[in-house]
Amino acid sequence: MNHKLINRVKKAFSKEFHSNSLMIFSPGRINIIGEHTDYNDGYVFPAAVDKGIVAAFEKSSVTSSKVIALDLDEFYEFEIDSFVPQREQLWANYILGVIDELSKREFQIKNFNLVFAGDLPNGAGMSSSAALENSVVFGLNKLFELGLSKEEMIFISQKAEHNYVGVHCGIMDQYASIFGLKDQALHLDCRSIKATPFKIDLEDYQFLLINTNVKHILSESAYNNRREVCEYISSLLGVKALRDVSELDLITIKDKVSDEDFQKALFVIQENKRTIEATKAMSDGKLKRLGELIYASHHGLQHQYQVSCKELDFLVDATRDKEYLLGARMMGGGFGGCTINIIKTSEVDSFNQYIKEAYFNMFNVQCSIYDVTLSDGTHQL
Ligand code: GAF
Repeated sequence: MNHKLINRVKKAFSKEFHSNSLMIFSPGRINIIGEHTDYNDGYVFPAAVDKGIVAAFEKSSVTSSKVIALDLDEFYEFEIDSFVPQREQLWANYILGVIDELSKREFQIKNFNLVFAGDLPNGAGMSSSAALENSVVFGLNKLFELGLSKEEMIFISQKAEHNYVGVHCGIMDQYASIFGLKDQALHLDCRSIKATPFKIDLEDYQFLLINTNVKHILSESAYNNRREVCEYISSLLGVKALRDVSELDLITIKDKVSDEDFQKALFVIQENKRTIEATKAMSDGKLKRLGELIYASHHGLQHQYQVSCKELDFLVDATRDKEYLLGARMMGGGFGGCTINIIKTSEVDSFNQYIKEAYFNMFNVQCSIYDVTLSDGTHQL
């Protein structure tokens, strides 16, 4: 837990409002494997981490609400029953979107004050958006005693992202952020929304994230486009989602779709299988196999699904000849953000030095490296 961050939010809140606030922590996530499978009703294998959003709330004593984004040094004021999506302060849409979803469901929300800040790097593919949305729905649920279940909350957060932010995301990020468990990853079935927790024991290995520190433009429209392709192919096959088909089923419509779209659907079917196999490898302690599946996932994301970029590919390729690295792949939606690596703990320091230099020499940009600790989901502090 980042106590500095908590104190910073507390202090800012009491400076602006009152000292008695409701404090919420909502984490970001990693995803071991199972990328772009969630909106295909498939399987994912994420875990909440110890980095996220700290948010402080109180009911407002005036007829307006004020939200302060501490890291941006910006604020936004509005009235609870009259606001519209923002074009300038885009961050406000994550909050307004949640309120909008709550009012669509006829929950009675009054004006409130909120201060938030975080320690998740923006655009790193670690789900700062879901962490923020969840902190808001979780905080408002407590503040106004709405009686929402965690499952209801994640769907509200997801819809906020669809309708106010415009990204037609799946449910993985919101689920992992709210339901995360310390030292465990969640094998989530995105159709039944039921997860099996897996204790993560990487022996003398560990996860390491490397942030490219780039985010290529149009990543959001490319994300929505991938989802549309999957839905189109499902409709051609007469199924609800790609989760329902095998590679053999897909071949039956090969001549009706472009080769590019065929490869995208094939990726989803194969990634789903890899995710199931990965959980088995994890519970059998077959870390080498887990690493192979992670490399295969990247290969598919790069060549079939086409959501990688040169910076991510470089970081993955740079690990291939290192016998102390079991696997590496891009993580999250793609087009930038982080790679996730399984690396021998004793080699972390020397690898960090090597990769920082190699990446800088190649792109003239610094990469950032993070250790992660698997942690509990959204909770009151
Ligand atoms: C983003 C989305 F928000 C998730 O729902 C998921 O689709 C992921 O990209 C790709 O696996 O994080």
